[in-house]
Amino acid sequence: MSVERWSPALGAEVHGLDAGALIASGDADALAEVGDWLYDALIENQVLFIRDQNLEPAQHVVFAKLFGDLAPRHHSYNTHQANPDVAVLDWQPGDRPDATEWHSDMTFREKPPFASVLQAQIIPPVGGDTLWASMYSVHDSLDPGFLKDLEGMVICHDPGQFRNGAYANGGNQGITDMLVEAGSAVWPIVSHHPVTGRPYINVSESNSRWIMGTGAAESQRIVNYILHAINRPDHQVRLRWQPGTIAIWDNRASQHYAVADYPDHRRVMHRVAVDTDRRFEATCSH
Ligand SMILES: O=C(O)CCC(=O)C(=O)O
Repeated sequence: MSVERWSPALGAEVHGLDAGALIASGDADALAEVGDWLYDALIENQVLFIRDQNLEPAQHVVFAKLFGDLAPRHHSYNTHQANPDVAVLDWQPGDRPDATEWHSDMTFREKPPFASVLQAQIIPPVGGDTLWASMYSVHDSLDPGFLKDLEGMVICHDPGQFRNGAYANGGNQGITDMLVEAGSAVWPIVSHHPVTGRPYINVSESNSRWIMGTGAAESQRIVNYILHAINRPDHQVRLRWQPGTIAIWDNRASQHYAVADYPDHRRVMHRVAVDTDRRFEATCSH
């Protein structure tokens, strides 16, 4: 296997892997070895792309478990009828996809998932790309004086536009119930990746609502300044999907944005979220 870096900021394509064949072979040692190799590549590149995988739901789950234990069920997405660990993101013509904002997954939880493994099922003839941004790169681009101002600041993340679905399904009570179930969590704006130790900016368009101890205007101004940086292509990589393409991302210092430029088409993705970074947790317990 080899990796081909796609952008200086982050992202690499993995060549020479047929995950379905490997899983079908039942060779547990070979699978574990591939898991270790992919993990190192993921830490290095933040997001990996693998073409032509076409994993069945059960294989998708086995593949995702190479990285750690699976995350609890998502509070909003439907799950696959053949396997409840696979979330199905099915956007029909005319729908308003909800991932068209920069975000890391579920940062409103006290323990957001470590990684996600997303596989394209149905892709529009053109469009429906996904972008990732390196929040290390965003951090390193900020003015040292501004970074000093950010030191010690913490920001509250909440479920953002998941309110839309909750309201559509249950009105005011629907939003209240969803907010209670999903929760909210406060993070340092300058966080540190637990494995690499590198600083990154932990502020997202979708979920970062309020810098604690400030007022609305001050909080929003600082958040807007950071969002402007995330929007710069210098920090990004863009994937044009094909059915069967897999993307694996380290959710801790990257964000992603699914472009909703396919109003007349259907787009279906299967996603398995990985809760714990097993290799990192093992180093902590020693
Ligand atoms: O559909 C996509 O490309 C990305 C979906 C997404 O944002 C997610 O799985 O968290």
